[in-house]
Amino acid sequence: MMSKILVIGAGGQIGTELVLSLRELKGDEHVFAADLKDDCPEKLVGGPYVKMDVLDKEFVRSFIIKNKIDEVYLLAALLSATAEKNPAFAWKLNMEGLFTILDLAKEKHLKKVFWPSSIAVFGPTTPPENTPQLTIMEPSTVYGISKLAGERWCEYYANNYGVDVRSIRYPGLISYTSLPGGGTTDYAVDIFYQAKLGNEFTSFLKEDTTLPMMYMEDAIRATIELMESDSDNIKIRSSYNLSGCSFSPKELTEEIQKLMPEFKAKYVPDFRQDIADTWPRSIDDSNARVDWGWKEKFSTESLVKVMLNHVDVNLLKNS
Ligand code: NAD
Ligand code: AKB
Repeated sequence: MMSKILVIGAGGQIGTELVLSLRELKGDEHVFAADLKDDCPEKLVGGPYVKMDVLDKEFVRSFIIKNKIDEVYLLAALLSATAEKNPAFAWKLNMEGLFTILDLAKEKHLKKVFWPSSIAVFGPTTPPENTPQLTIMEPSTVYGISKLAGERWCEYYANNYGVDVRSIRYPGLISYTSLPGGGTTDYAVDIFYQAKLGNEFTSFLKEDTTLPMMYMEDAIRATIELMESDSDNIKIRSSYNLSGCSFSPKELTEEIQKLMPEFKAKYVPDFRQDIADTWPRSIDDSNARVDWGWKEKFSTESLVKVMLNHVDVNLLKNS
């Protein structure tokens, strides 16, 4: 029988595309989308939707048990920039939902859990080039602290209770289907909208701040490949390093200018610069390559072409 899947935080940047891809693979009726809004986001109306606050533990538990859900993708979180503005709530949201889901898996109500981590687990003392899977991790943001704690708990539940939990340390994700939700890498999405609008772009990061990035199609494929892989292949139960490409605001600007020579950008760093300064510039993802066969498809050059072809400025105007 086909697994029943629940995606919590389905209306966000990753959730929108993940739900669409999972529905294509598993059938619309098998993939439930859940988010805070009363109404189903327009792009997800093709399948079941439920209004759900992941902090409402009793509702989440009864929904999952009553509907015999097999797998949960838990995406609801505050991202790095938003989290710095409300650290106490960020800690609450990013941790409590995870415990609710891990406990359901521990009690055997769930067969598999996906929970995303981030390059934010690394910090200013981490080697920034080709950052290894196992290295110094002293994150200095509340978001990074919550992701590192979450990773530790995932591994703990896997080792002590046999929970099948899988995770990826996503880099900054670039996509056009829905807008990003408050991260430090969001400039690398906004730049395409400003280019299409004919505006000069103001980057909130310095021109030479290189960060690990990935085109969304690669990230969704990685997520599904990880989740579909045989459990024996998953040697890391904290979270896998994953690499796509790396670029700075200036390099991204120059790549856009190859296709739109009139495009201009300026660099006016704000508080997000301090966050970016603590993150790696590139990631060593050899464990993901060996364990479950990961390989990226998109380079900076190819993601720029797709983004410029597909970005719809109406999405920005209607947000
Ligand atoms: P997003 O902000 O775009 O989406 C998060 C979604 O969660 C939103 O639709 C929001 O309404 C929903 N949500 C918030 N609070 C909720 C609650 N209490 N109950 C239910 N839903 C709630 O985020 P995203 O970019 O899609 O990220 C999803 C996950 O992936 C997060 O855990 C994030 O840390 C992680 N991640 C994202 C990136 C990236 O570049 N997008 C990179 C690394 C890790
Ligand atoms: C953010 O910038 O907060 C996210 C991430 C890399 O986790 N995009």
